[in-house]
Amino acid sequence: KVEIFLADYEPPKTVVTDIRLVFCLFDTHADITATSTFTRNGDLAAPMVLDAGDMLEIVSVKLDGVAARHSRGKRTLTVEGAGAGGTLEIVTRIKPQDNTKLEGLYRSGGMFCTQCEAEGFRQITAFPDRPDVMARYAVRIEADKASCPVLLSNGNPVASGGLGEGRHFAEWEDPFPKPSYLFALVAGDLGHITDHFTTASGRRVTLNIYADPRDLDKCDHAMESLKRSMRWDEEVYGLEYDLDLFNIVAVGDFNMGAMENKGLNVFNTKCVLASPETATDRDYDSVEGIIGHEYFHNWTGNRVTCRDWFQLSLKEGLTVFRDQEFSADMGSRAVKRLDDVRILRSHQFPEDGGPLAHPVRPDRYVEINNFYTVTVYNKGAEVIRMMHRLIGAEAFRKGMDLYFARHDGQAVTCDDFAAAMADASGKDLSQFKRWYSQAGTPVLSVSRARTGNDVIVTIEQETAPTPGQPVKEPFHMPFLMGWVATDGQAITPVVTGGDWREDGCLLEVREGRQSFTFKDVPEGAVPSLLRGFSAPVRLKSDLTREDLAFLLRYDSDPFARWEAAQTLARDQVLGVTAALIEGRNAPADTPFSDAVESLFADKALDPAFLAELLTLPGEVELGQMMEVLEPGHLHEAREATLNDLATRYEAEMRARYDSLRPKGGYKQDGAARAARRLANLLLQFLARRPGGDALVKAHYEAADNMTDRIAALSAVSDSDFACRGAILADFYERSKDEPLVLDKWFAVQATSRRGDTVQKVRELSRHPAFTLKNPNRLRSLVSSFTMLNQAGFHDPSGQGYRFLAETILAVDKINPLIAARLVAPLGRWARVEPARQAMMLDSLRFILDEPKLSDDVRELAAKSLK
Ligand code: HT7
Ligand code: ZN
Repeated sequence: KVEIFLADYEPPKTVVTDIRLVFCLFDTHADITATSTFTRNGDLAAPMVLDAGDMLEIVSVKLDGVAARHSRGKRTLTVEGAGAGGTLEIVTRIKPQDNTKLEGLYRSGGMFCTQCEAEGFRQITAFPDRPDVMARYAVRIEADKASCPVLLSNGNPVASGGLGEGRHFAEWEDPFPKPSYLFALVAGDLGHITDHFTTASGRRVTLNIYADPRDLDKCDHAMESLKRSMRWDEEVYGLEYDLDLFNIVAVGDFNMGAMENKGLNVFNTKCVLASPETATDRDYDSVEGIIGHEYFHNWTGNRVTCRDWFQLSLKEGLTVFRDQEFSADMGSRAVKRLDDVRILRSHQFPEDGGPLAHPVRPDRYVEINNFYTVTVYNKGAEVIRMMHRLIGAEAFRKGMDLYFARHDGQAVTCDDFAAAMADASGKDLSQFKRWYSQAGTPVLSVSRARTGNDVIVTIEQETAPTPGQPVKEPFHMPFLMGWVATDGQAITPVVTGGDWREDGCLLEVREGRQSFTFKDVPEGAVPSLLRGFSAPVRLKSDLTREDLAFLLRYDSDPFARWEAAQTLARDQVLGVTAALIEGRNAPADTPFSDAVESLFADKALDPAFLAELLTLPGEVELGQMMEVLEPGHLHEAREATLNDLATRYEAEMRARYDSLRPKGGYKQDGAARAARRLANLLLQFLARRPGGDALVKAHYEAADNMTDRIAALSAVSDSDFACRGAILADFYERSKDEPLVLDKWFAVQATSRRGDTVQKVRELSRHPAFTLKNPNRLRSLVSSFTMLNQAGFHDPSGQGYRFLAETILAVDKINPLIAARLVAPLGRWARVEPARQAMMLDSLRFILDEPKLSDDVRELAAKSLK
């Protein structure tokens, strides 16, 4: 495959306005007849070139009813004599049962389903398979009635009936023109739950969630989440649903989380099913967020779509921002923000600082599937969040209205979105748009200087080179800050070049170095920096440990308060790590452990927020702050810090743990969830103390929900407790018929902090319940180990690297998209100590030596080696 460039964009030469698809589905194959009405631009004498996937057999091609000369390229179908336009009929044959890539039309369990984003439609029929070709779809599905009683596609059902010989059909029409990536079909033996939603303008929409009949008892939370999403989009953005029917289908074999096909969302079971026995509180939140995300795409993605795949963040960054705000409004805004910042720091920052760094709007790619990244999604959402902060909520809403007024029914660019925001607010966003084109995480250095009664705050920004971008221009970003006086009260000193709002003072940073003067700042007042994590940057500041401990107690901004705790914790862990590396005794000062005392004393603290404050930064995030990563020492130091906390605060922890244990039965309300969150965190500390064995066992046995059970299982899996084997075996017995729960059994063992985890993971990869074919099962073992268990993956033997390389090659033969998504951890070699570095590079070369490597894996492995 060749590299394609944003700069080479040209409008489509073939435009399809209407397409009728007839699917005849059988166990051995599927025959598809696609009849398109098309027009052509440019040189009309030139042949028409369509995208055609490698799994596609072309049976016949007709133009205006007459057989047409055509030829097959590796990824194209060329048709002669198309002229200015007409009707094109293509018959194709495919084998969904052999499609292990899960792209195009495939089978999951017995069910037929499709996944067309980004380029799966070309595996169904030959077509101008690009998002700026938008057509109206009419679909007929014919299948065996006994094995496929349910036949679904986009839009509205218009006809159905029997065909004889045990077969039947259904016909669907979608009135909204859409790109091919939003086409969907599902046929199978599914049950469903139904509900209704009446829109603000009175449309009564039928809502269905289809699933394996055994899973219908786990669909209610998704249905409630869907109704909440519909209401929220009306209230916050004035956006209503536009069809009479909204269908969701749960599928067990799925490459990603879910897919926003028009009127027929397809979901990975993991992202839609939830019951107290099978899903944790986090899973419940994730289902709500993803249901919202896919629903919100109906406007941001479907009604207004992307011109080309370089613009992916136009729909994904914006829709992640919308789902984050939705979740914040449904639960705790403060806690949601911390969760989102953690994802950025542990996944996006490493991506942005490594060989796979790319801008939010990439300017080149070989395989677009490799660009569904945390940068495009989550950093893309931060870019929208910064715009929102810079222009304010009211102007942002006006900008959204203008964006829909201008572009409904169109395929547009990130520039079009920014133009709507700039025009609605009057703000010049030209410098701001560098966030779309420049990769890398800026480092902000903030320092203070007092002159008389005033304090000058100086902010410097610097962004390190990233692949292909040696020099960076300064970013325009919002920097929100506040001041806390010595008595703990917020103060609002007059500032030059800044603007006070309810949540702090907004400074607009545009230059490499910029100063702001705060007038009459009382002696001893402490600045609270980067409130709300107002820009996706790394912050360095001259705040002392005393300042941080003070902010932890008094700051009114939850992010800055949490960040004070995180900074103290980072200092403590990295101090111990440095001592271990240099063979010194651990430093005597324990700034985080000391500061925690005030937290236990503060009885007004929300238990969920206390849990956040007590959660140390993860090892991946901490590793990012080391010049040279020594994963073993870092792990040991973090463990030592956790042990120190457990020892010093055992009494407080035990008392709080006991007070939080549920008195009545299981509940899903905010208070019960907050109590579980804190109790389960405290359990992890208490498990480190004498008697931890019995406490964890009792917790496991008392658990009446997955959140509590998995917390105990995780403590057990980390331990040498006598009960370890029996509890792991018990969990397996309980879960072996519930795939999503069994995934947790694999994941918990893959993230164990025991020293033998790399061997255990290898062993588990040979377990009869393990398979490389199901992406969820694969990720539960392999990605949990390589992405979430830094110390285990970097086992000094190098076995972690070898295991990953061999797994990538094995998966590549089945599903290249999924294989490529496993590569990143091996590419982070540049910052690791030399002995491990050599072994990581060897593993990358081992992958690249495979002659039949897919383009997907080759693109990322080759970049990773540079
Ligand atoms: N828009 C969806 C992306 C997606 C996808 C992309 C490539 C291969 C398979 C896929 N499944 C879903 C998901 C979303 O962001 O909403
Ligand atoms: Zn999305």
